[in-house]
Amino acid sequence: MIRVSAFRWVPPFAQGVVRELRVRWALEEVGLPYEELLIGPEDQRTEVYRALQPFGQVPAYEEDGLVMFESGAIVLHIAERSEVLLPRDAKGRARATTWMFAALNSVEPPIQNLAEIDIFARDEAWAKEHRPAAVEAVKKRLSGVAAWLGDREYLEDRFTAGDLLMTTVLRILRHTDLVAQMPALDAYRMRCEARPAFQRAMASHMAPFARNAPPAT
Ligand SMILES: N[C@@H](CCC(=O)N[C@@H](CS)C(=O)NCC(=O)O)C(=O)O
Repeated sequence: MIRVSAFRWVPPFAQGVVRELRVRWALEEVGLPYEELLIGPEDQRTEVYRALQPFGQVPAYEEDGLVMFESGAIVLHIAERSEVLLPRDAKGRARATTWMFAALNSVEPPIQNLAEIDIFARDEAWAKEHRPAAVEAVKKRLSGVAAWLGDREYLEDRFTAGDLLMTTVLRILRHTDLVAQMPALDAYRMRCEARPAFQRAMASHMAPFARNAPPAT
């Protein structure tokens, strides 16, 4: 049975964007059952968990003796099993993987940078000074994606693992209106999120947080 690590609980700012959501979504798209390995901060530093994920992060993925980490690599591994996420023809497949890398390598870094400023350093002087440039860097990448999309429904002629990863990257900006400022891009995000597999993945992602919420103080 496939096993995916996830956090038992995270604060509300992280609920809905922890990167194991990508893996759950991919598994739901291709119809592969899986179980969860729910972990907490006390597990992240253990030798046992570091053998699965060298940085102590989420997600780790186990399948028949295979251990993987890095959400993009895991999604690609799953996508290779089904045409639902990766076209069978060589060109279509290469285009889809191009968008997977674009999402994680060109679009996610400035978005993650802005999220870290806003969530972890909001009151720091350096963050206030740097934020406008960080916003511009995000807008530059979002404009590139929006211009490419134009009137298209998806990044290519059909939904692929590239859209799956791009959507989860755009979601990291949900504490801002940067995606909403580009209506076609926002509509694209919502179109992808409307997929039943996303909805199922999100429900499974959120369930442990509800079960393990700390008592109100
Ligand atoms: N590049 C990694 C990033 C994984 C990552 O940043 N995971 C976060 C949750 S979204 C995490 O585990 N953070 C806790 C930590 O770094 O200690 C991937 O895509 O899998």
